[in-house]
Amino acid sequence: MKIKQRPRWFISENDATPETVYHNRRKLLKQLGIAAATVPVASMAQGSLFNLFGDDEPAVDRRAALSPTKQQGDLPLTPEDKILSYNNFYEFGTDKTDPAERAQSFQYNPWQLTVGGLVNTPVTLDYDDLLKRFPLEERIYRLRCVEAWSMNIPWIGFPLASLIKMANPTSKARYVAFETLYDPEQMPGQVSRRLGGGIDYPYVEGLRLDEAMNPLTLLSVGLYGKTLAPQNGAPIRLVVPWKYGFKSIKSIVKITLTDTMPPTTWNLLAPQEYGFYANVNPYVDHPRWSQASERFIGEGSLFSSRRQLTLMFNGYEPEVAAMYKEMDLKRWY
Ligand SMILES: Nc1nc2c(c(=O)[nH]1)N[C@H]1C(S)=C(S)[C@@H](COP(=O)(O)O)O[C@H]1N2
Ligand SMILES: [Mo]
Repeated sequence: MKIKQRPRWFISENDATPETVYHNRRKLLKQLGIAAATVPVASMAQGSLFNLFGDDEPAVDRRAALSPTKQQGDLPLTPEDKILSYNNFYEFGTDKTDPAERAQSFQYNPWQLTVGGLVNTPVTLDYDDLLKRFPLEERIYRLRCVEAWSMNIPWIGFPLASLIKMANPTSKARYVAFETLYDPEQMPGQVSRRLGGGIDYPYVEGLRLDEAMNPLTLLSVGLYGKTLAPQNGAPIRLVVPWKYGFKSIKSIVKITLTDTMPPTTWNLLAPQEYGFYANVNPYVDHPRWSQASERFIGEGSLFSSRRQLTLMFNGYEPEVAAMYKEMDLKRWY
């Protein structure tokens, strides 16, 4: 299925950052017959396909090809090498280059993701389920870090709402808590407080139930047509495009429906700087820097990147503003 009309979450931009690698791969996938819309996921033996893509591919990965069901147009994209090499994943160190360097041998198969708490039907999914259970979609989302940089990435995944519905929440459920894998043998930042940025692991995050059920909220299993690389949160991570990047928790093992607001890692670490909501808001500055604008990471050197104004709710205001209409967003930052 091809979407001709731009969905509302589509943000138009003027600067062109054509990602030729991506579109070439698209063509190739099509020629190989993998992009068939009727097949939710082409499950490939790892490593079988991307060798065919030639020199354009980064040397890094064991990622397998995914075949999303929807494809969206022409938002300027952040090149694939940037989303693979400029990351925040403190379990592997606090420098932007640490995750790509230290996470390459991260083992995420086998994997188990559980959904429990205030649900009628607890769910456990293993690695293959994560890739095959739900029809996958591709969505180009802007991800904006609280550190005031942003990227536009073609994510592949499925709405978190589909998984929550499968677990059949009880009427008492009000919030959704998320937890990243705790595995100090694999994650050096969980051993050394210095390396791990002083965080008490496991990394935890949370959403209100209505935020979790919002159709924009994606559980992602891939990007740029392939399964996630370890540094991006393999095998499954959240993408909540109207919130600061830290809400998009990586390498999730546990989802719990609760009746109370769950603790969140950055709020625990520095409550005066990071609230539970963390909605992107150019009018509420971080106590130590402005949130009015951001560096868009596109083609070229990271530090020559263009500054652009930050949009309310990261540009997703029409879809999400109604959820907060009674709230003082300066207080509930
Ligand atoms: N488990 C875990 N998830 C995490 C983080 C982290 O340190 N640990 N960093 C967050 C932050 S601050 C950002 S900006 C995004 C970055 O995602 P990316 O590296 O795929 O762009 O991941 C978020 N998810
Ligand atoms: Mo971030």
